Amino acid sequence: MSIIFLNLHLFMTQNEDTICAIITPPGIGAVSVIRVSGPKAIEIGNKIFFGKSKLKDVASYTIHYGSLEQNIDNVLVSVFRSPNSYTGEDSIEISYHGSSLISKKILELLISNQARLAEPGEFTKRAFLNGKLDLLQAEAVAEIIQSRSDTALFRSKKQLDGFLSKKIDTIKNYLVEAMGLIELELDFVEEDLQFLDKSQLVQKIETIIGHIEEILSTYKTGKYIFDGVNTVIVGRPNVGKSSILNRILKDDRAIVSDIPGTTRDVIKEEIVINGTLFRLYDTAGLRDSNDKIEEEGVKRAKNLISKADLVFFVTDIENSDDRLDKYFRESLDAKTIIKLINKKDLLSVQTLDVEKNSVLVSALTGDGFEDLFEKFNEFIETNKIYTEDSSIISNIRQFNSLKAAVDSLKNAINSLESNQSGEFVALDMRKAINHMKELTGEITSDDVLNAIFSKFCIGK
Ligand SMILES: Nc1nc2c(ncn2[C@@H]2O[C@H](COP(=O)(O)OP(=O)(O)O)[C@@H](O)[C@H]2O)c(=O)[nH]1
Ligand SMILES: [Mg+2]
Repeated sequence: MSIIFLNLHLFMTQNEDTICAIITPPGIGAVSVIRVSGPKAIEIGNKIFFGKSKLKDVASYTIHYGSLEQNIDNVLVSVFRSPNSYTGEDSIEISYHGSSLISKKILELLISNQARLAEPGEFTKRAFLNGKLDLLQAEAVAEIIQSRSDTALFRSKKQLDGFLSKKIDTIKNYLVEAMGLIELELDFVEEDLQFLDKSQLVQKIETIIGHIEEILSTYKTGKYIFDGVNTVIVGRPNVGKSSILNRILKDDRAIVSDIPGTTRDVIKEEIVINGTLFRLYDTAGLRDSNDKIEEEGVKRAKNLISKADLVFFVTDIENSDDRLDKYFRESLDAKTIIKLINKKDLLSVQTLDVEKNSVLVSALTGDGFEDLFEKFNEFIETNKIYTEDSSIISNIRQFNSLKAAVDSLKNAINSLESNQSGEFVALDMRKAINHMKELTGEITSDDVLNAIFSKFCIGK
């Protein structure tokens, strides 16, 4: 694995290919746009475009009307000169009548003039390599495109604006400062950390660990925001699970019947409540069954419970004391469990004792569903999905780098406390700094970059 130490000037002057791709959705539309980026972008544009002025002579940030070679279409060409473009390179953007045939012809024309098709994420990768974005911001670009809820969009925009990057930089600067103290010590003393106040240094490092752990603790929230909240509806057959799903969705999604064991496969739907994405799973009723297919359904239901963040355990008024731990013996500690007692409409006198975290509902009449939706809101609040704190990590790569930094810092403290040579302390501190640099992409490897940018779509 080769390590790239970013040297911005090196990349800016490197002789890269000139790349091109459609940057609007594929297919037919009023207008489509093709971007060309790289050292030859303007030269190629100059060759294939015929308008009032030659593209090679025009200023950056100007738009030009004209036609393309072979009279393919009448187009508008925007010109961006390095470094003031998305990629940081010379770029042009050609907008034309959005037809797949024209798209194909223009791309062919560009390729026959020495451009090549961009790989997925290659424009953004170049923006990163040219220092227009750091790695956290590049990841935010992908997240913005994939956002399916307001909260996800809001968060990824914050990350693109550099909120997380700034926080990481501040922590990294603390580390560099502490490292400076240790290095100073090493310069003067051969064996031991002598004149440096060791306990003060330990305290400094502990404070830094605290800051990093604070960010680490946002990982779960980040997962809720970007991947959605896994929500399963479970319970005995015929208590009304599918009816509840349908009413939550305000749609006849799942088949409802009075025959127990109707739902055998898992039914999966998504719903955005108060800006937060919930992934809902309706499952087969929990019971012992001789039916092979139903048995498999129950197995899947249990599997989903183990992965769930939020569990709606459904019973009906006749079995209101039913308990989830009767069916599912594994730990439920990390989950929010809400008991829904359904078929409230069948209750003649409303005297049923409702325990804490239980909601009495009727999927038939819709009674109690306001309280049920309130439970979704409580989940959003308890898990601070709406917190104003703008630095939230959103993926495992970010989590792992921060975790590795904490581990190195803890090792540094151990070395300090067991009076080991300053070299050891310095080594661990350096590792921690490097992990922070990995996070923002100051240090990175081809493998990491490929893993990140290959997830982008072509044209991004
Ligand atoms: N009276 C009444 N019947 C309901 C209610 N919810 C569901 N049912 C009925 O209970 C039966 C089972 O419902 P279903 O949603 O298929 O339950 P599931 O097996 O848990 O998915 C069906 O006949 C539904 O019409 C309710 O709130 N009140
Ligand atoms: Mg069902």
